Amino acid sequence: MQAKEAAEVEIIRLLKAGKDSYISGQALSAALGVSRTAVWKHIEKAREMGFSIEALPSKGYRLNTSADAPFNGIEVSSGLETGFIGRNICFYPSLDSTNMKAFELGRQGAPEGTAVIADSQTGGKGRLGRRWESPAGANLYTSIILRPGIPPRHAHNLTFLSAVAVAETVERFSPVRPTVKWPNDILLDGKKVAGILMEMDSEPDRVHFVVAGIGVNINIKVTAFPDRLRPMATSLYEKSGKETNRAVFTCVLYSSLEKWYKVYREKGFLPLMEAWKGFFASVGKTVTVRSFDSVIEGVCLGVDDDDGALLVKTRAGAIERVVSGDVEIKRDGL
Ligand code: BT5
Repeated sequence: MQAKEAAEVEIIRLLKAGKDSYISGQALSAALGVSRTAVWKHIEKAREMGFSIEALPSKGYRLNTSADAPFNGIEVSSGLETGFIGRNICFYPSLDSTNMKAFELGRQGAPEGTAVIADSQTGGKGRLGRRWESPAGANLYTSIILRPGIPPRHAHNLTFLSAVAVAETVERFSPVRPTVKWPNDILLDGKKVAGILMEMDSEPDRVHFVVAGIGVNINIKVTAFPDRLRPMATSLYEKSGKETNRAVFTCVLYSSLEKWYKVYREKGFLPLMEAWKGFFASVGKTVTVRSFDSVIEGVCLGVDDDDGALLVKTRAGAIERVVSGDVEIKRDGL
């Protein structure tokens, strides 16, 4: 969170912790180390940001939790339980692309864990120049800056890391267990609920930073998507029939990312791969993999534990290792 809003974050955090009870202006001013007038100004600012805060002269302030919480940086920051991911949040009502903004911030030296969030994107990016539909008011579009200090050839590991964190988080909020489509689509009943775009800034032997861009369809109704997307996209709302609080989802996602990032740094890639395989449901299925210069069809044998390459056995009996491309899952067996 930008430092200038730190007081609002703290006030919302304290009011949330107080559940539905009132907290006196005096208690807030003591907790924040500012005057009661300053508290009142921060309360006004929080109201302007969409928080419903009731005030009673004799009792103090209370957050009306039955009112719709706004989705903004203060709401996300006040629910965070992480050490560094999301501790510096840059929230925008609209951006061209959160990945582009995170890249810009990364180049300016933004600290590891800096997270960009937008309520909507006008130029949301998929892989290979494709577009990510990013309407306002419904979904999560976020990009996180990581500085793992690894060689570029290992940067792909972070794709699997992000996929595990997204799948694990989606699982918490969905009645249907998610699966991953190699390497990083998250599916519910075979339809895409989330996508991940990793981009990096590096020199030949060292990654300066990686941007993990994550888009999750949370409260959108599939009818709001363009026609061609409707058969292949879904959302948490479509599966659960109820709205999910986007800020709560974001906080759980950041916690999961941080947990797996620590596992990666302390124990390496293998534990990530194991977790990723727990969501992978393509083994034994016939797949077609299209990359920029080839099309491979065969039975999916699994993934290489060392680098996550997809292993495909072709009709001719050769085992192909695929390191990049788009997978289409056909049917069981060849
Ligand atoms: C991805 O690309 O799946 C990566 C998407 C990453 C989006 C996030 S949002 C935050 C951050 N900022 C950005 O600018 N991007 C990242 P790919 O595997 O290439 O899939 C793109 C394809 O998915 C499109 O060609 C469509 O067919 C489909 N698609 C587009 N929007 C979708 C949506 N909202 N839900 C499901 N599928 C979608």
